[in-house]
Amino acid sequence: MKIDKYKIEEYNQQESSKHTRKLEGLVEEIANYEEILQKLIDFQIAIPSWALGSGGTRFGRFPGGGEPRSLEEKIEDVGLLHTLNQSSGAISLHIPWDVPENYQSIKALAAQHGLAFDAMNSNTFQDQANQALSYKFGSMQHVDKAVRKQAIAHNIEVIKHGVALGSKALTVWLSDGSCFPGQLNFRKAFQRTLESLQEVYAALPSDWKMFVEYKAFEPNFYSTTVGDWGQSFLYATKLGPQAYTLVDLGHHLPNANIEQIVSLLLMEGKLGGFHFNDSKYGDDDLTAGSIKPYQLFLIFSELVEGMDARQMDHASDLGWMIDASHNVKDPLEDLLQSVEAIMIAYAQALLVDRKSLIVAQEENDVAKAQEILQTAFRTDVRPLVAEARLRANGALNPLALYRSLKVREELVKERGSKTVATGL
Ligand code: PSV
Ligand code: MN
Ligand code: MN
Repeated sequence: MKIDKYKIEEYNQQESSKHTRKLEGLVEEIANYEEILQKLIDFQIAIPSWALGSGGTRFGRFPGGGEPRSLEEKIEDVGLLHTLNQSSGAISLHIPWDVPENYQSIKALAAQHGLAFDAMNSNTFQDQANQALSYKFGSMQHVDKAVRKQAIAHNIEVIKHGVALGSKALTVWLSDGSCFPGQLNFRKAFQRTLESLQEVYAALPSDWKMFVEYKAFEPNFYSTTVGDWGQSFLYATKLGPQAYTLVDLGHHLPNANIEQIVSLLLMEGKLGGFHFNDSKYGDDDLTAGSIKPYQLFLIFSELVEGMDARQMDHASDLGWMIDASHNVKDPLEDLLQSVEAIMIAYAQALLVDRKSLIVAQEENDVAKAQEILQTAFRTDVRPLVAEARLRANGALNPLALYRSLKVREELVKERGSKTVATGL
């Protein structure tokens, strides 16, 4: 299915006067209004191919129907999101959940939808049907060199797929670790993982980045070999200038100060990218901004501050991606909500009065500093984000239009009600 441009125009026209009324107040208040608007227009958030279907949990999965059955249909789904919000201009693939066979036609299809290929994700946390050796006791950390070689070869193959598609980054998330004390020699596990990553790093094209994603726990419950930002930073530093740390918001121990982590990684030039999601307890993979919107804002506030300090391009110097799972919501609706929440947090961060904040900090004026941040956070920037979408030919309210056009119903008609998207 495709959404006709004129349907979006028609909808925007209907909503136009309401939108203009809401926007007017904001325009007067924001000094660098046009500059902020352009930043919002430029900002793109990649959609993971595995988030387009119902994820479920180990207790069950409740598919909603009309889910993409192939890589082509996943690209079409991201195309639908991008048509509606003009902020989801890239797709991130996971190998072997996605099997790109005919690169030319896959690339052509993506281009038709205005999509680029974001970071490629490798998978050495599951055993595949045709796989010679098992990852039960790890992949890159494994005591058996042959298993490590298999994991290295897989990552190199993923890079090759990515090169053929025009991607520019590899994300490595390892589930390696241990479930019980004594199971693993931490130092040997680290060294083996580093050596394995070094072999993958050596195969990176010179214009590629490697993202080392960390996660505190799960599926291993005692130790994880890339368990926190410190460990990821150590790997990335030892690997070299093309390696960076990737922050997945759901991968920290409770109450971790993620905004501080982000600030220091940026300071060291080692922050590579993001996996956005939200959580109450752990790696819940819930809709971005659905549980802790203030935290999301504080993270963006540090991102804007740190990127500006290093004169980085907000839109292109870091990898922005969602990593989510949907158990009870329509995945496409959920992704529209995630993108909206990310754009809102970014817009609010752009509103922070940086000069006054520096003064407040230097004068130890704690109350003032808090007021400055919360003034930005409590500003309803939704009309601003909507205006950016309008200028980019997206819909004023993507979710409302998605519903009124009955997109899911159309997808169910096309694909059936008992579809299973590949992925976790
Ligand atoms: C692991 O929890 C993770 O966040 C990694 O990014 C994986 O690639 C993805 O989720 C798999 O769903
Ligand atoms: Mn992730
Ligand atoms: Mn995760």
